[in-house]
Amino acid sequence: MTTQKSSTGNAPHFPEQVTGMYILAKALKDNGLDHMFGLCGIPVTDLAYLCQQQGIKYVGFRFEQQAGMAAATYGFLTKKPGLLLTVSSLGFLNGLTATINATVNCYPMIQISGSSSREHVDMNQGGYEDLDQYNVAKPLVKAAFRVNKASDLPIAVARAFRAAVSGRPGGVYLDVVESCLGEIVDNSATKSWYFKPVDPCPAMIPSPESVDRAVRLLAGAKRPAILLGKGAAYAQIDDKIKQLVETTGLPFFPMSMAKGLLPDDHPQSALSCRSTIMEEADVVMLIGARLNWLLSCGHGKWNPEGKFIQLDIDPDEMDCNRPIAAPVVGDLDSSVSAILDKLKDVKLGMDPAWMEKLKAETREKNARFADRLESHKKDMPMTHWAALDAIKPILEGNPDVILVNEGANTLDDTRDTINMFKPRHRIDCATWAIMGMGMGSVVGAAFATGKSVVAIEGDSAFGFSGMDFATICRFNLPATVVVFNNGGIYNGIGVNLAHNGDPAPTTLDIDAHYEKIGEAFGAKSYYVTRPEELAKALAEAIASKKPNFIHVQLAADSGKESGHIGYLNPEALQHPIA
Ligand code: ADP
Ligand code: TPW
Ligand code: MG
Repeated sequence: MTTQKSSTGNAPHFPEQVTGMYILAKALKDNGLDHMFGLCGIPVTDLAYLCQQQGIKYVGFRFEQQAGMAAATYGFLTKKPGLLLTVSSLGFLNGLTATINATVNCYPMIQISGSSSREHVDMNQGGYEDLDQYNVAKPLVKAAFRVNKASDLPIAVARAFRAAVSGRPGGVYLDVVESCLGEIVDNSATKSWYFKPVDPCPAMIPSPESVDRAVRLLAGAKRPAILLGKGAAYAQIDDKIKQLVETTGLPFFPMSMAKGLLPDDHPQSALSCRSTIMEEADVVMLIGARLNWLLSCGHGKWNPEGKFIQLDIDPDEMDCNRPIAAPVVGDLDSSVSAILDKLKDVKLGMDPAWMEKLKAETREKNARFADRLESHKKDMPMTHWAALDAIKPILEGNPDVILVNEGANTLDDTRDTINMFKPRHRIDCATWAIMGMGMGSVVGAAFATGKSVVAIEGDSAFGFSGMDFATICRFNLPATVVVFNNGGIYNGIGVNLAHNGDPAPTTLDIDAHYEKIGEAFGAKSYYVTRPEELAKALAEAIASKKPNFIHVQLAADSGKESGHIGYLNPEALQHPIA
């Protein structure tokens, strides 16, 4: 075998010779990794061409972060890593934010980035776009590998694939050095390098003792509840979750992205009883959900005497914030199956009054919520509630539509208003509550499922990813982006404490015409000020199965500041700093 390095762009004599890039593209395709989201430039442009030639769907973005959000969402919905392709230095860093976010959220994806010549990077000599990317990424992602030799590329792909999907899923970084991408090798020598990893995501069976312990604890509970997280949605064991809930008759509470795993209006849904479950449940079974900030880290309102059963693939998650009385470590398919099996011999001791209480509370809270929506129906200019009242019947009448959602009030109010009926149909800013997942997630969800997607975006949230509406249009995706414009972060009525004429820190652009972004890229675009216009536009948009843009004009004072610190502002206003 003759191996000659080519960073100067020598063309290989195909098919006798191939480059590292060719080997990488073929290894990805051979592993069934068939969607790549990215942004081209030196040194990965040819890699993108070669991937496309191999039959990998290549989706080019305007911003690497959004390509990464697409890869992550694709990974969450398919259990197969989405691929993100980035150039070196800033391109890599822009994409890395999404790879880290995917790791935090347990979504499988692989970021592949070209990187500059090791000689220059290691000597800090100012090479083209030089940055020690591998060492930047390593502490922040699930796994990182740097590939220096073309012959290592197939094994690197296999390792990245395994790392992304096995155990707790996450983001993996594959650093491919420029010289490796351009390395020219004899094609005949490469044949033995390719392989398909055997069982890349092996079952992880929980110990029988852990299953016994969990079932015993559950059987003795008087006021039990099941709490479903997005890990349960990810696992794609929908029938088993349904069986577990329905054969036990226990109340269940879904976290935001687990909504729809069972229909939100299921008779055992305790979606409206979060506080009561926290305060009064004696045993809570966490299924693919972490006791993180979204659940007050297990403290706050939680019953201090309450006990937890936790089903998770990651042993380190146990006792993270609260002692876990019955840890069940395994993949959810194996763990839920084992628990279902064991439950056949067990009689549960739930107090029927507990379920009655939760049902009564659900009826009462839902009626109150409906009254509240009703009372805001005619708010003019529209509030979040008036807009959501118009949207609710349309989205609930199209349960196959995937809902992407980010913002502050726009997030909370949409989550609380729109019932979900199908698993994995709600994608939001999730564990880190980050803004800037919108357009990328729309694209990832559309490619992962082939379904229609509707994004409901706060005006601030939309601003983070808005330019990639272009990508939705370029690929003619059946996606509608709805922007709730209240003119700011939380709202548009922030006050400038310096009184110097500058906009307040939270103030954005109440008079902007976001729908022009839709027009710019050829989407059907609407500007709506009234609920009936909104309902009509959304129904048409979904039916069209094409890109659509709906700018919803809200009142600037619609929405409250998150974190309940709004009271600080009036206080400060009384004592303006001169
Ligand atoms: P949520 O935000 O909905 O509460 P989290 O992201 O906090 O959900 O928790 C998801 C959990 O699911 C993580 O702890 C992760 O390890 C776990 N998980 C993901 N996939 C699986 C799986 N296939 N089997 C078991 N646990 C899983
Ligand atoms: C990457 C901080 C939290 S919520 C939000 C910001 C900027 C926007 C809220 O305004 P929006 O929604 O979207 O208009 P609404 O309906 O309340 O008016 N940067 C990042 N992530 C976060 N979370 C922030 C900043 C933030
Ligand atoms: Mg806003």
